[in-house]
Amino acid sequence: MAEGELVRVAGAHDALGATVAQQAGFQAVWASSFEVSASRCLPDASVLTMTEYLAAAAAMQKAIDIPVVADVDTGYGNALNIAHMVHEYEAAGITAVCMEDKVFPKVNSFAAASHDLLPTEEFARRIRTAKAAQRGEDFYFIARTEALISGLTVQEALERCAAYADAGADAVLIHSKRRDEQEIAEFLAGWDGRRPVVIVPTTYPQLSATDAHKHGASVVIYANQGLRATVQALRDTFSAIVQDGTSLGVEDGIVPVSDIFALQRLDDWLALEA
Ligand code: SPV
Ligand code: MG
Repeated sequence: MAEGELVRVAGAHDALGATVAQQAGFQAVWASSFEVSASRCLPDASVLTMTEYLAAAAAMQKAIDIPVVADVDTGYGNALNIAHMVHEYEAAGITAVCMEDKVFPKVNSFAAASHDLLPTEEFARRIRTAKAAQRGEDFYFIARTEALISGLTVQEALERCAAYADAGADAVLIHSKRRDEQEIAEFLAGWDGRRPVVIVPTTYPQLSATDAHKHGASVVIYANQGLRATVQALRDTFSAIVQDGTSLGVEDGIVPVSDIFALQRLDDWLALEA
């Protein structure tokens, strides 16, 4: 980002997905609350606890050499919880956290539910708390506004993000659930560039990373495509095995066991014994 390059980030929920994302060429991994909760068939609704999300993010960060950007929802409570969250994530070696301006408990941005926001000044106070809690230089805090998700205007989203940047956020994330990229483009055109902008083009996949960068985005997160691909692959494979009465028909479409050994770095582990 410092060199003005676009950073592409893939969502994951475990070390395996994070490793595959790194191998595919992503520059960072998003420890998605949607994915982590879905991996346990639970809703992305502040049901899991901070320690559970942290364990998932830490397992990913431990397995890969690129940064993990941990989705920490609303920060798991009030200012005390947020300070504790920063201490714990930083101590676990997580590179970055992203906290959103919704009220706890939150629900996933695409859920047909109300998305109530904290007052701007209250969230700004929480950002100041988070940045004051950070011990090292390198821990990175992304402030996410759900203004557009909750039905506010682009202007209100811009004002919120400006306040969050002034409170010390290292970057801002603007989320949208529209099927076109219009309000994201409008946001980027109106942003004064005082901090990098992160976007999540889940509902507007037609916006390419290159075009997003031209509009002014610094980071693009592909938040859940890996999870959705996994479910599709599991469904196809399992149903074929059940229908065919053999796994022969799926063998050509699945990786060999040796690929899994490589992901487990089995040779490195066996070398320890030698
Ligand atoms: C996530 O991946 O958990 C996110 C992005 O926060 S979204 O699901 O679009 O809210
Ligand atoms: Mg999330």
